[in-house]
Amino acid sequence: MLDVRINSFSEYKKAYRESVENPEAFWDNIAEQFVWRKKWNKTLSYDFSKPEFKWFEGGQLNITENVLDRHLEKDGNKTAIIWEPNNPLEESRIITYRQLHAKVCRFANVLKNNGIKKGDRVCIYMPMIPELAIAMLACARIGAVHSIVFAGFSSSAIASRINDAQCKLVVTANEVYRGEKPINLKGIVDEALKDCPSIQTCIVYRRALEPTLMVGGRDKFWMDEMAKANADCPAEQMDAEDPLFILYTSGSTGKPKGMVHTCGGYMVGSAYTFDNVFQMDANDIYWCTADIGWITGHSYIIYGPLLCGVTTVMFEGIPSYPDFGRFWEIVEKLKVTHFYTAPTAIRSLAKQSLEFVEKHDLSSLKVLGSVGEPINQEAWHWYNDYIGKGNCPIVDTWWQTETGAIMISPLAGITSTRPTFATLPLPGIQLMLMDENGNEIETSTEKAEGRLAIKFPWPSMARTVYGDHQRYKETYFSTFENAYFTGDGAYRDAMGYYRITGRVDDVVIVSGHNLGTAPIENAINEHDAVVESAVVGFPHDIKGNALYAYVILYDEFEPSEQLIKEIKDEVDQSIGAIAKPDKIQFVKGLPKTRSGKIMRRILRKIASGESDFGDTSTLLNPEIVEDIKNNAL
Ligand code: 7RM
Repeated sequence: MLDVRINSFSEYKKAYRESVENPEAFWDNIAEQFVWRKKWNKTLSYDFSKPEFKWFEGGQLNITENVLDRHLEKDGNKTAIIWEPNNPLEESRIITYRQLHAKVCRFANVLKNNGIKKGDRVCIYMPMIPELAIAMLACARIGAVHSIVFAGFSSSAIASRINDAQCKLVVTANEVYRGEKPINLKGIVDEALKDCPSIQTCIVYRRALEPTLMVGGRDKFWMDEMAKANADCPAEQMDAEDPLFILYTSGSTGKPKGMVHTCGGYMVGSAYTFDNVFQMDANDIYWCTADIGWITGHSYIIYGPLLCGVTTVMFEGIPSYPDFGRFWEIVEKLKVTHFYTAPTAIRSLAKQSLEFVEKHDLSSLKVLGSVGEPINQEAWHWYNDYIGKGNCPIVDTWWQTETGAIMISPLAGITSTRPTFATLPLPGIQLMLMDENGNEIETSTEKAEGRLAIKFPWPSMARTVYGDHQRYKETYFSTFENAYFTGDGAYRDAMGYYRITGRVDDVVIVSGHNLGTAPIENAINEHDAVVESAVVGFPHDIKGNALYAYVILYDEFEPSEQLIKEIKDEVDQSIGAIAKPDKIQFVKGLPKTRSGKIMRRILRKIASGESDFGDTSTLLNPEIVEDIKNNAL
């Protein structure tokens, strides 16, 4: 835990004011909380036009000395990671800070023994097991750049990411179970490596006893390599601005962008936000259900919590196995105090019988979190009433892969929460709402809606798109002058509270009118029969584009002409006739990413009658795509 925690609303306001008046002093004070080998000589230099941002220049550090070494003296025997397996009959694992330190050092030597040096890129394609955390921290220990690829992605997705970053080594596991489904990770990697000439070594952790095909000269078992490696590994001294990791984020079009995060700024940002948003006590137990293959897992399963010296839970399984009570069973078993998940998980659990919740003792819970997409009223109240029993503040945290850390969120128990609002920016974060002409909507005492931008740099911001700085510039810094554009729309109330309304790049031009799909979906969702919807455009002879709505109904409702009419009326009333969808298809589900984001790219293709959907392996529910396509209008 840091010594600069905000403890009251007046401290929040004071910190916010100071962060705007003198950002450098504000961040200096936070950065001083960490162990640096050498102090920085310039806090910030930046140029939005290049764009270039440098934080803590001249500072030298190794993030693993902050994640591990600094805790050893006082908290060496404290639990760093509690690992909960997919199969509840298997034993959990408890790893102390000292044990984690030892394993990270040893695996860092494994990497060195296999020719990995500072600056080299290492791909990690692993299930949610402690060895994933060990591998990523081992990279950081020796200054290698980790590029974690979510272990649900296909071989072609791995290959393109490995090739983009020219990784030299890949770490994987042989076989893993997700629910009842076995997944042969090593087989998927083998397929990928047929097209990856830069890879020299593949290290395989034996998660299952299954025989594993090994390629001579290239493939090595984790255990054998660990047995050969030295136990001591001094941390490599890194520049604050040296890259720490690359994480790919899929854009709405084109190939994924490798967002590059740095050692110094990311460390300061992930720890500062974790500490203030979650407000943990030393003996609390924190559980974030994300996968480490996603930025939430990087910042809020590993780096943030471990930098703050708390206990973090890592869960290998899925919410529905062996039944829909699994999350609540784990909360009870581990006495979880802080629970952080995504609205999509909340909604899917809220659909199940309440018995799954009620048979577990959730009284350990103190704080609940939400991330990944806007949380709707129903889901918010279900979470608040049945999981938090009305006693746990819900921190609705808005941020992005690109921001590295939480930007807008309540501070648990310190600032107010409000259903569906991410509320206030963290101190250090200067937001702007922009109108259609690209001007800032400055009136802070009136309600406003616009595109969300950030007008001042912050330490954990991504510094570039790996190998494509031009794309970094175009995507984030070309929409508005001297500001970072988030791609999201937001509403701000008269008190300055923000609610994120959704991506603004999901716009369709219908008969020359710019229509955002998010408000249309909101209107459709107002109908009592509707669980969720997604709206996309498709080519239309007269209008240029027309709207196509995919709608999920509650079980008690049957699709009918009457319903279609009522749904169109909802849109007509809330937005206008121009926004009424031409086509409404009732579906059983929507194609989603693991973090709950609707893959509109696929829905757009279905609506335009195309059938090449590209790689659907990154989806949570790839099977739904065929189903929607077969019933397309
Ligand atoms: C952390 C993460 C980023 C996009 C972002 C938003 C949406 C995330 C919230 C949210 C409303 C939230 N990184 N988003 N959190 N929308 N309320 N609390 O999700 O790079 O994968 O996605 O996710 O659209 O731009 S991400």
